[in-house]
Amino acid sequence: MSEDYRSMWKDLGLDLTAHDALLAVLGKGYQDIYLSQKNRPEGMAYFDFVMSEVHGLRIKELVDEKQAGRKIIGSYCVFVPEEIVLAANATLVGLCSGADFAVEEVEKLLPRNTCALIKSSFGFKLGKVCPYLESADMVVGENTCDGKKKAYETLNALVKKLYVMDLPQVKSEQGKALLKAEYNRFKTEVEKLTGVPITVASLKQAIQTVNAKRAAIHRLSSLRKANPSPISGLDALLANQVFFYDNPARFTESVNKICDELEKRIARKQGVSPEKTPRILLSGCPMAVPNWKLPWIIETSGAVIVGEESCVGERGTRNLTDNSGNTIDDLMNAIVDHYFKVDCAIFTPNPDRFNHITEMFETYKADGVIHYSLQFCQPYLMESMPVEKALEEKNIPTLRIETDYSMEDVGQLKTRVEAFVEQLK
Ligand code: BJ8
Repeated sequence: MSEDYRSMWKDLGLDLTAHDALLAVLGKGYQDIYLSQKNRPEGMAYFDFVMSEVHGLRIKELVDEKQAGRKIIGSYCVFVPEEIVLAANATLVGLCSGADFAVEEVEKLLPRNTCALIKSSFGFKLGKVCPYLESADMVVGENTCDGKKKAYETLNALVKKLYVMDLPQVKSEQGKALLKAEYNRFKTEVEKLTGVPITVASLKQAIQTVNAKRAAIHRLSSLRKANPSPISGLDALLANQVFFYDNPARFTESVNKICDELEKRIARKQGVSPEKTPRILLSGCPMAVPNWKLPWIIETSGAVIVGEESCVGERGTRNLTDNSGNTIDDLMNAIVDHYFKVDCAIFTPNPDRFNHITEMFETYKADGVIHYSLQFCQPYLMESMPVEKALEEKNIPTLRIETDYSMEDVGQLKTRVEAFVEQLK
């Protein structure tokens, strides 16, 4: 890492020693899990580069943007509309974290039985190791699960500016009205932060930019219907993870380039693994960088992941936003319509998610579903039981996994996953 980066990190307020330790672990994990894979598409070199520079070049870009007067907004959830942020000439970055850090410090503020994703977000803040969080001019928390909702009350004292967005829990007309009111309130707040009023033209352009990004990642997903799959689940997950960090236009271009390459691979019947490899649909909680544990276990147990029914996956990207409206209100309604379709387990009841899992199982020609919940995540753990039941009624083999970010259960998980994959053969 260049000296420039070190002084940049220092200026952002990072703890350099702790940050060095984090980067060392991240680098080693990436080497062992990603770079050791065989048969990767050449286009993944872009994502390898992004990951090697995830705390370097990308942060430098954000710092440069800030110096040019642009604001950075951090988010923990796909419900925070990037369209509104871009339309006010700001940048949205994902802040969810996928590794344990400063656990002892975290447990002084949060109960031990809090999900690893929330604890990790706090750990990255308390350990001063996340340059995205430290670059953010405003952090958006959303009232989704109880864990996040209550944790934001505590986070409020730790970050410069926390903005809390309320979200509906029921897909009713009242729920939709709440979402619309909250998106309008958010729009006003973002305009206030940036000093840039959102116009019909800027909102249309922003919708187009985000749609292009979603369409590209969706194109990548569609190519995984091929048998043999032209790309590993780990690599596809990485692209889905980078979706939340990268410059949108560059991301879109890079994903489309990989898709061009994958199309050629498919034409040659070139896969990452042989045609008969059992195909897995992964469903459940989102997986933030560097949470690659379960996909790595699955793909080193003789299976290939062909789809992610998750917010770091298809849940947030399967639909595009209509940008044909000609007033701010029309476009805001279209944004509300788009996000109201997101079938997060915080909604009750949540039948769309059940349908989507089955639909994805069929579309991606999967052989089985692995449902992944983080320990202590009530919404997804609760939903995993009826999901399993519904899938089994359709004779879809299902394995329910509950885990966290630690490596302690790797052996035990591997045994269970291997037995499941064996059954699929
Ligand atoms: S729209 S899935 S990104 S809330 S794992 S913190 S649910 S206890 S992440 Fe999510 Fe938005 Fe929903 Fe998607 Fe709570 Fe569960 Fe922890 Fe979770």
